[in-house]
Amino acid sequence: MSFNNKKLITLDEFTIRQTRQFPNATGELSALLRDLSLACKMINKQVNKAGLVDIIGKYGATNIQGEEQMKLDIFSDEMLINVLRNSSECAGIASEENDDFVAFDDEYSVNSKYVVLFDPLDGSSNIDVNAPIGTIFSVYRRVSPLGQPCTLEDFQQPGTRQMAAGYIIYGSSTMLVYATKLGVNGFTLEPSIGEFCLSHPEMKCKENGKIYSLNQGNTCKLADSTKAFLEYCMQDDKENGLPLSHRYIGSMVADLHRTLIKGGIFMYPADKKNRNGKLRLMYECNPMAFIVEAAGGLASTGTQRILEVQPTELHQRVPIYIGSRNLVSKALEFVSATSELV
Ligand code: AHM
Ligand code: MG
Repeated sequence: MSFNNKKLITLDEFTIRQTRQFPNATGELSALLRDLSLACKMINKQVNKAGLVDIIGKYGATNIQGEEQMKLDIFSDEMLINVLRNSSECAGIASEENDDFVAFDDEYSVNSKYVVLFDPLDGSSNIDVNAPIGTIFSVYRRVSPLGQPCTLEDFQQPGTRQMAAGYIIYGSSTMLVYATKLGVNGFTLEPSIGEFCLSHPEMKCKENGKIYSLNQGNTCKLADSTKAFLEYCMQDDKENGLPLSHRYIGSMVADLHRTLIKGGIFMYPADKKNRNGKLRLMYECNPMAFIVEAAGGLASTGTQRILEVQPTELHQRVPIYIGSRNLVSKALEFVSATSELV
């Protein structure tokens, strides 16, 4: 397809080309990504209407036709579940919005190889202020036998076993970034044709960065070792590229997208109140760690590589330090003694 004489590579075309590199590949993962992107285009459409609350009524309220307006995070969750239920490539899902996983039990789904975990609308508290929000997803190959509904152990696999992970950012433009072991690529939604087109090929996370990102209002609750790292970031030391700038949107997808593109470190550390931090291992930290590592960066809990954490519950939380390799390594020099936390 060409547009203004420039060759456009759509997400579909790109994944099909990638699949051709593997003679035994079946194209099932490409089909799954297409289904995920379809759900996210529908979510994008609803998210774009969020500013029209005075005209169409606030989400969660009843609109002028007497219909209930579904809250955007619930809408996004249902949209992803419905699309993936109808996909012949997905055996089941687990979502940040639901207590338990859902095993699809129709004849196609029980024979599907993959399960998908997702945070349907991350950073949803930012909807009211028109700041970027996103969807995060993670794909695993199931370990239970085909022909039967998938089981909990298909979902509770360490992040190293992800086959693909990605996010969609609903921002000034809508972008889908996804990673496989082959690398990380970014696609921007071209609204006039409704297709995600390759815009950021082979994304790499810079080794160094000039930005640190966390909710600095939590500083009083942090361990002394984490506070010492923040002091380091704020030092007046030009020769070593310090002080760093501070940026925090409060929407993990947006903060991580900036970190991936510009370099830097994003953190949600453990603190006195939240001893495991705030962010969820399966829906937020693992997929982001997979993407950032595939782009050359690092992701750690402070004491362990995120991707090697053995999950014990679907909704478990972990502290996270993620981003540019050298900055994360520097943070770990300070914070690895988490035992002295609080
Ligand atoms: P959510 O999944 O309920 O939206 O919460 C996760 C969000 C992340 O996007 C963001 O990094 C973090 O919560 C912000 O938390 P805080 O407001 O404590 O800084
Ligand atoms: Mg979230």
